[in-house]
Amino acid sequence: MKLAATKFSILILSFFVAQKDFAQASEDKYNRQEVMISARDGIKLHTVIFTPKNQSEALPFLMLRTPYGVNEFPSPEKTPYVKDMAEEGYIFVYQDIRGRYLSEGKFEMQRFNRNKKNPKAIDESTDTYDTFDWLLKNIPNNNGKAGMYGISYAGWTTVMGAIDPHPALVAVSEQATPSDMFLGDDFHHNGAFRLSYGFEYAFMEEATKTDSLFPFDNYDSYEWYLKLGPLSNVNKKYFFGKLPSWNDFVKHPNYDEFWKKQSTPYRLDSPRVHIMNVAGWWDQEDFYGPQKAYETWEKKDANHKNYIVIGPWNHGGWGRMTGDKLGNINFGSATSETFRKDIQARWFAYYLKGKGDGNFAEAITFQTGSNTWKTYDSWPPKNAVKENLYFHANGKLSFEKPVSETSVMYDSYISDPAHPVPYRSRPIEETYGPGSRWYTWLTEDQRFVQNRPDVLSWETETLTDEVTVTGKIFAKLFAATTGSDADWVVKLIDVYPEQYPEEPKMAGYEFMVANDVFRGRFRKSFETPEAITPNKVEEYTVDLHSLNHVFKKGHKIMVQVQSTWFPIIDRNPQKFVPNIFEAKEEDFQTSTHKIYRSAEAASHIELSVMK
Ligand code: PG9
Repeated sequence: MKLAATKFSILILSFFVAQKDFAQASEDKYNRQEVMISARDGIKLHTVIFTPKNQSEALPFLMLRTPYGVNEFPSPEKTPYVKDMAEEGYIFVYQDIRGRYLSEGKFEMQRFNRNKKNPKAIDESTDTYDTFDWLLKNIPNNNGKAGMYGISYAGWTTVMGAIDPHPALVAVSEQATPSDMFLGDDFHHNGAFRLSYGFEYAFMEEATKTDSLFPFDNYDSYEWYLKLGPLSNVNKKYFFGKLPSWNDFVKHPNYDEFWKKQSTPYRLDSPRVHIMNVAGWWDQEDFYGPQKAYETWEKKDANHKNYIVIGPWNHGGWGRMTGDKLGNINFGSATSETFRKDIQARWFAYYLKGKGDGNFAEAITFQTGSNTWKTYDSWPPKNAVKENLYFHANGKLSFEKPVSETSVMYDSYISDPAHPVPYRSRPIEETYGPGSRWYTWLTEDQRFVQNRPDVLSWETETLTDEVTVTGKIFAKLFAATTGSDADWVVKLIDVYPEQYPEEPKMAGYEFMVANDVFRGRFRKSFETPEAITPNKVEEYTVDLHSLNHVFKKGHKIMVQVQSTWFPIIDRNPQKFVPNIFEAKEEDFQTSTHKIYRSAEAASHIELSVMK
């Protein structure tokens, strides 16, 4: 199959930018060597090592382990992601994880932790340990210290290296690690399956040993996924039971031991090394993960080793771009460059080379709207005040709780799985395909769906004062459906003024600052789904995660609710079936959904407001 681009070429090469000639150039500042390092079970792991050409002092190792192929990584000083650190001087190590690209062995998606009673057992943690052991003994002029870093899958391998660390490993930066693939990261959100991502990623990683794009015959994958019909057609027509991750999706439709054991919190103990967790506010893949990892480690962080940084970035944007803009949104300064130079490089220089004052704030987060960096001594900050924004009649949203009953106490819409709301404007290019707008979809102007009859909106008056939201946000929906299952998608939106002379094309822009989906069957338990009683008003809590954003004077705050978000989320049949992966064509039904806004059933958004 001809590949236009792969996850590797898009994600990794954009960090490691030199695009043309990967052979070592004589002007490179680092020497390159390629070795196969034996893990304890004899499997050999393909590893590329860069050491400075004019090394005058013993240096620490900095390692990145990835499933996306390391052979073409150029010399570190040529790569934006690590350039600042390359100038400082480290021994850079890049490794193909077990079973991927040039490493031997069998790949397993987010391999489970080994059984420690079996001394021969392996996992990503032992592969990391064995690699450091080899490096310390075989690469001369090292200072006996090591760090790890990486984004997403490589963020997760960093976490795996840190949970059972080699004694030389002293500092890590996990960046956008997934933490829970059922609750909040790549494959599901709150039990709702991330269809396009799950399908395309399983194929990309498991169809062959190197990355491969699924050969769609529609450029607009919205069309393709709709024609696919029920999810049972995936194995019937395309995967034939051959992709382990897809089979796991089908086999584990609920939050069972499989997902729990795979989750990062299940695997984490107290922080054993210094950890900097990094997240992006508009990370289209793993926004939940790094925040959950931070939160989990923080509970046991008696020795103050755990830190968090959150910036205005998409997935890995801090490693790749200048960070002054994402999609149409301006942040006023080069936030990614600031991260790489003033945060990431300082962090590793202190812990691995003893340079600098070691003065790092517990939490550094970029506040959007005001476009300023802020530091906090806890995250989320404890001094935010909970305030509720209530839904009212006539599409109004306000901090006043509804009091009197009107004759109609709800707003309603018809949700039709045969005509799902697109999650981004069409054509929806293949996720990692040519020209894909996947990377910025979360910042897209939400006016593209606002007038659909199956998308409801509520909006405040024009704000006369700014509203600063810093910390956790939840949506509390009181909702009913004529069906027996339903998805609830909630979007919190900053609406720009209709007159916006400083940037006229942003006038009226509907900028989504928080969002998520909740699959109704899991309202009582993610382990044991339950059918919804038709027409019964029930309460749904949708975690919208955290935010640090100023809704400015002159703007409005909007909330949109809808029940399809296709094809990033699969279509809920809206009729309860035990396993949606086995739903039949005839199970999919149109339902009428009602969102209540009465005194007793006052749907609202719970904000953390800074006074
Ligand atoms: N979001 C990707 C991923 C990480 C881990 C498991 C599955 C997918 C990534 O960017 O690596």
